[in-house]
Amino acid sequence: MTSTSLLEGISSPDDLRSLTATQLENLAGEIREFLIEKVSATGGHLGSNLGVVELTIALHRVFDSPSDPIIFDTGHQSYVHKILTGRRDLFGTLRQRDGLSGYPDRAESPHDWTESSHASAALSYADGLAKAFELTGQANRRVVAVVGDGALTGGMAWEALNNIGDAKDRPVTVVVNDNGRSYSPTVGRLAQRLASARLQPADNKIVRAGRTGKFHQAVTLLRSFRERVKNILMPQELFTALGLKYIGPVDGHDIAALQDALSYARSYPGPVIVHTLTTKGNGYPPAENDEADQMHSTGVINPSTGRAVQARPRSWTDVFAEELVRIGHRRDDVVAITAAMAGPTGLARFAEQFPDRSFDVGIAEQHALTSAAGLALGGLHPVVAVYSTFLNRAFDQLLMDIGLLHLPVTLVLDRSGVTGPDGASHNGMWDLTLTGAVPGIHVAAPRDGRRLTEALHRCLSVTDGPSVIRFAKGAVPQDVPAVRSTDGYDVLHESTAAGLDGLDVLDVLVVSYGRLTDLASAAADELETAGHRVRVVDPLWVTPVSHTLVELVGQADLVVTVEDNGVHGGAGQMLHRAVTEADISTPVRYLGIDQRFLDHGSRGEVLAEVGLDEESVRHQVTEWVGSEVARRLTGGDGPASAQQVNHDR
Ligand SMILES: Cc1ncc(C[n+]2csc(CCOP(=O)(O)OP(=O)(O)O)c2C)c(N)n1
Repeated sequence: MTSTSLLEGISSPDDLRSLTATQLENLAGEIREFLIEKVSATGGHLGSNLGVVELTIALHRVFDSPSDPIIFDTGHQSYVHKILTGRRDLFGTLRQRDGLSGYPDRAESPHDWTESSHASAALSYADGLAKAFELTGQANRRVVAVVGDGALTGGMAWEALNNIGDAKDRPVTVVVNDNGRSYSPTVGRLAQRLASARLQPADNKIVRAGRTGKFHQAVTLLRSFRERVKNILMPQELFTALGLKYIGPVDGHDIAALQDALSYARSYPGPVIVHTLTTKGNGYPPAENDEADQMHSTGVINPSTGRAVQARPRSWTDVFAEELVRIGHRRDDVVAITAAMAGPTGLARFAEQFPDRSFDVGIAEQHALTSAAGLALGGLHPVVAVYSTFLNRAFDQLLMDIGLLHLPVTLVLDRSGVTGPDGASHNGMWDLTLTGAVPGIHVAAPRDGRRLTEALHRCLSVTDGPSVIRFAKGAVPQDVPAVRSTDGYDVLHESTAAGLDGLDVLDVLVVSYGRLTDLASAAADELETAGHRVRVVDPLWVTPVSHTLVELVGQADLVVTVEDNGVHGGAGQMLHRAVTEADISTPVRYLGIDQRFLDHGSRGEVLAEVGLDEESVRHQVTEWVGSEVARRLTGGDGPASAQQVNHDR
């Protein structure tokens, strides 16, 4: 047999059944090599998947997927599942346009039951599926939820457990993949409790040290271990109290032990928790040794070193992180909150300097916001940094716990707009719609690094309600200078030529929100070339809409707004509403993201798909201006209605 022959023979879980214990072990090795080779070429969730190789093999040996649904919480650790369910050959296209999704995807396989990449939801899906199987008389089917110790810090997981454990005769198998990490080490009392289950491995270490004559080391290990678990309830007590049968802890890299535990769980007639202990990045030293996040996810890397192939450019996150540290030195009322993402959101730098003013609350965006509200009630100014898409989780907390109380909490929304390769559930295209609904909120969408730092200062001076800054993923662009500034907006460009007057020459106002200034310039260029007069402005706030901007709209014949948020309730619509309320009838046209779930692809590809690329924008504004001129020439009266970009063309 060649070294890859086992893996090549696996195109469905059935192919696993005839393999011997040794073959299964070898298969695990092949899968690891395969993952390292493929993911280093495309980027993706490497560490998380290397940790679940044996677990996924055992799950597919014991359960009968897809008849028995296996739901992976968050879904970033489903690569091995994809390999075992016939999608191995697609890994060269991972996270690329029309290629393999980085998360479960129902269009890809009947073995995938969910799609969202938002954490802590698997147990609720499993609860619902188990109820459905019970109600429809499918007693032979079993439901499995695989959840990380990180995702278990999310409240939804406990809401579901509360129901799952209460249904004594409704079988659900909850597999806890406990590697002690979210990105960074998992925080909180729960994580400590789970860690206490590492008693067995710790004992082994102690015994090994004793056997090899290292008695002093053995005694020290024993003491430190006892110290750590003192006063901590073991996880079996916790889960048993919730009504679940507890099995574990199981060595999550021992296929035979996993199979035993999972087989017992499958035959058990009620809810079961199988607690497995795994190592994130297992078998790949660059991941195992990566202190920051054990290569939770990675860009393109050299597989032999684990190092990035290209240097990482200075990002929006860097600009924010550095400025917040500067502010932290001057203002001791500023505190920072992360929902388990201190590294990716840049808050780790603040935490290094101000550990007492930094809080990692776990994957718990809802709690993060209301805890921030509490900090604000106590006289502090919290900064909560989350990815834009994860704010969705905490809308009610923003609206009712912060907004209603007019509390000064600043939200920093990283990865807003189209993010691309992580697909529909990672695009930050909803936040303007959500935040814009909150009375009294201030929202800024800075166009470059300098404006990001200015916006952060402005937000931190808002004392009577929430404030928000949104910015994009990746490299921060060169600063885009203003021609002049007013108190409501920066002017980025103004046509200098007087031009001809007449019904067919328009004064067009392009309002550019955030980083899409290149598209606004392209629009301006196209319109100027066609003989129209154009002004491009960048508002300091998306909302509240400044009255100076509304006045400017009143002087224009046509307004075009440019943003990378969904058009529904986005910046364009907010401006349009303010304009309408001021009785101004200038037509407003929106360039934004179509209101739909966007497939994965590069950021550029996805933007082009929704008409936010230069060529489409030039074409679109020409069309809009053309119909406005035609309307004027034919004596059309009344305000033209607002209209969004037509993506079906
Ligand atoms: C609601 C939500 N917030 C944040 C994230 C970002 N995120 C993705 S995976 C992850 C850590 C997950 O840790 P764990 O569940 O233990 O899985 P592991 O990768 O360690 O196996 C986080 C914070 C998310 N996917 N969803």
